[in-house]
Amino acid sequence: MSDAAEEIVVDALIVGAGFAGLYQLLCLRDRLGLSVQVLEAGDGVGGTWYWNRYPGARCDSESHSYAFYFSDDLLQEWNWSERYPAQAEILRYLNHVADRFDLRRDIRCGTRVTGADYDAAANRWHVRTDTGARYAATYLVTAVGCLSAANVPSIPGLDGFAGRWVHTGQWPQEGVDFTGRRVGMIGTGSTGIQAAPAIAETAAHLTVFQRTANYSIPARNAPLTEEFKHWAKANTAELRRLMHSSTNGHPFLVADRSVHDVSPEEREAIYRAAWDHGGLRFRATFRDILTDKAANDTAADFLRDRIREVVKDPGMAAILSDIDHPFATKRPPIDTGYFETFNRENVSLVDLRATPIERVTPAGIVTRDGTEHPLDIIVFATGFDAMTGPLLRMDIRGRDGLALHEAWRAGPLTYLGLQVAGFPNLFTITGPGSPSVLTNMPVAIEQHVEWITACIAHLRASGLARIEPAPDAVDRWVAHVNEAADATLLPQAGHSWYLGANVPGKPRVFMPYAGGMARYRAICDEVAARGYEGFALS
Ligand code: N01
Repeated sequence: MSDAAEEIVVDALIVGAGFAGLYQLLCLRDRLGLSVQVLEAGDGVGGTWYWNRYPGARCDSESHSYAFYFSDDLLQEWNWSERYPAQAEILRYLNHVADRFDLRRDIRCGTRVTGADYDAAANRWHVRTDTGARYAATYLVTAVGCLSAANVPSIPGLDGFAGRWVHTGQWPQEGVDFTGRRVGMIGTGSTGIQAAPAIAETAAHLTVFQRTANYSIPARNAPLTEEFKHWAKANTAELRRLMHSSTNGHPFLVADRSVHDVSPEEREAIYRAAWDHGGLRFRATFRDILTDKAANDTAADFLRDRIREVVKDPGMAAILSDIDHPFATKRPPIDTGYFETFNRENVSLVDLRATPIERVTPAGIVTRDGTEHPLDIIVFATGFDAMTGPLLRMDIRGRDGLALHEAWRAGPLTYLGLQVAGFPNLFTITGPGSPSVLTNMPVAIEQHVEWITACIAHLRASGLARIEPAPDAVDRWVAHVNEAADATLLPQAGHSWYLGANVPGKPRVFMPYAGGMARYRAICDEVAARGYEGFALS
């Protein structure tokens, strides 16, 4: 029987088998008893951790918090080995989750969703895939991640490159051997900052092409001690409570003191301690780092000084520390030996602000000053068409054939980041307008999945067929998302992917909700408690 022969009908269709898709499957199938099918483009589960296999790939959230918290048994039985889990370990974890909860039987891998149309008369979504398999479902849940649509810049001549090029977010399963190779890496965001030290270890030469200099905090990764592992397992309830009450879903709170409350010496000591501790807590040292430019400047200056301290070549140190945006207004990377990498003999740095890339030749990359940088491999660590990209790359059409890319022509419009007006029963896990990428993702994902599950349970218990947001609720929410962003310094990084500014032609709209995870959770709970206020249920 050919895949295209007949439409498979299920209650719920989920797109993606990463953290979000796996948990959504479990909730809808095992808790609500629905028939569910997950479609996954990759040949295995894992989502972002399936695709991002580049050397050095590791999570910036600490392992004891980067996990599902819905099952205490799962928390007790799984053992993380390091402070920050590496890609392979997270992938093992997600495969374990898939097996432990018997999820695989309802996941179809190697199947990319290409389109979905809402049939109002039947109240069904008709879903098309690249294998020809077709599905129909009452509920369509996207669990496609925020950072899954790779952004490969169009550089003249790339097609004629005689070597090999790869994007970090589509890393070949078999890996890439850099031994003896001259490697050029474009991009110095979180990914490039993780990859550069690892690539430099094996490559003959690494040339880093930097367009925008970036801050980075040392991760200070290390194996977890038995004592810490024991502590984390003994304190899951408290950790869950903390992650649910923090603004960012991490198991720590932002300090309730202002930069201006302390003397310069005390401030330096606080920054120094956070630097020595390593990781994302640095930005939680003061409450006003993300809201007051003068406060932010003190953190930014401290971090620039550290770069100049580490990097021995003064010319390189100047290029690396010439950062044009306030600290943490772009997602702050954390690293393992990034700046130290520039002290290696086999690493060079090209400042693309001074000499932009002009073209790729068969032999390498030519910059505007006429220099040809000879290369065997080009690594694009150039990020993603974030948040909207994964949704818009599917052809989703709602009521009366309204295309999502038309509805979002001027930028994403959602209610709570969960639903789109005119697209009944379409739920977008960690969609634009939700805290998502500004948080520890598994916490944001669990909250969305549980809200969606409760919502669908409510519809069914009430004999209701569909839910979609009222347009005025969408307008109010979008205005609130903008207000929340404008209350911070976040929009001041004019070229960040939070604003869509990294993709030519993309509308410049601040996409994630910056009002904090705890506040967002309270809003979602209240909306549900008020009978799904702002939604039309019928
Ligand atoms: O992508 P990015 P990323 N020519 O968009 C440059 C998450 N993450 O993959 O800043 C030259 O941040 C671009 O330059 P500029 C995390 O949320 C998590 O690094 O636009 N350069 C920038 O330097 C993160 O924020 C983890 O001027 C070009 C870089 O490429 C998100 O993923 C690990 C260019 C892109 O940086 C994305 O990070 C890694 C061009 N045409 C990532 N186009 C963990 O937690 C782009 N650039 C483990």
